[in-house]
Amino acid sequence: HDLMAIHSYNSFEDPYSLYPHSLRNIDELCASIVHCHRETSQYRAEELQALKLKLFSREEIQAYQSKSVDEMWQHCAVRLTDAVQYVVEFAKRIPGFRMLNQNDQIALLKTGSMEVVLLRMSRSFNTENSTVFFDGKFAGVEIFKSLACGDLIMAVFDFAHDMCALKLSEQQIALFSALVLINADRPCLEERGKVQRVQRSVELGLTHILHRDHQENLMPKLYQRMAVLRSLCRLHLEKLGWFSQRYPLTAHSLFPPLYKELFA
Ligand code: CLR
Repeated sequence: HDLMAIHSYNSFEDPYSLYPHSLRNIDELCASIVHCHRETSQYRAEELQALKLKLFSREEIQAYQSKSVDEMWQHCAVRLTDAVQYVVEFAKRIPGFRMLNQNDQIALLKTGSMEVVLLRMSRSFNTENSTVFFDGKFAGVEIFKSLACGDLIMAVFDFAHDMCALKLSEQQIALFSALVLINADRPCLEERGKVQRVQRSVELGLTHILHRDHQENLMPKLYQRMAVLRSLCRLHLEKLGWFSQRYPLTAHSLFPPLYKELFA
């Protein structure tokens, strides 16, 4: 049970994990969430900025395009799962998330982790040439051709493009990610009231930093984007269903356990 393993993971000394269990101080909550985001962001913003010129060559692109459908799916599922692990780690460190019971944590991750990965994609996206950081270099939509789900890829790239247009700061992305995860409307929650209280405090935190940044006008746009994220993840699950039907063996034995546990 991979997800359980991640649950008990609490390795290194982190002053913020010793946070009090009350969420009275919104400033502290924001600082804590920003800290968690920074520590689990997989790639730093400056690091990505510096790599923007690294593009795949014609030959490399052709190599990806000549992979078989199941080979490319497996490859992407592994990359995606890596990214999901960082999001799980992010969630685990948010004080409000840690207060929830384990079943509710898993329920929130099942629906929210992919949404946060796609949200995080905008950090790894170069709008100038519509490329995303994938496998060590920046890649355009064409690299994903052999997945045979062009509509999903186009929608995901469009979303990244639209997110970039909002020019969110790392702090805003951190709070928005936390809000996407801690959502009392998700199915199968046991202690919905408790999730709702945590959600409200994160909402308060996001409102607080948007106010501080004089960008209150972003709030309705962010709620709009949350709806788009939901539809993208529905499409991802649809495609996965299609793939598993066609390639049951790959989906069953070659996909990472965490990917199966969260999405299958
Ligand atoms: C998200 C932000 C992470 C780094 C990262 C790693 C893998 C990327 C992912 C980002 C964005 C979405 C992505 C994924 C690999 C494949 C996937 C490009 C940039 C696309 C959408 C294909 C999905 C295929 C599934 C249907 C298997 O820090």
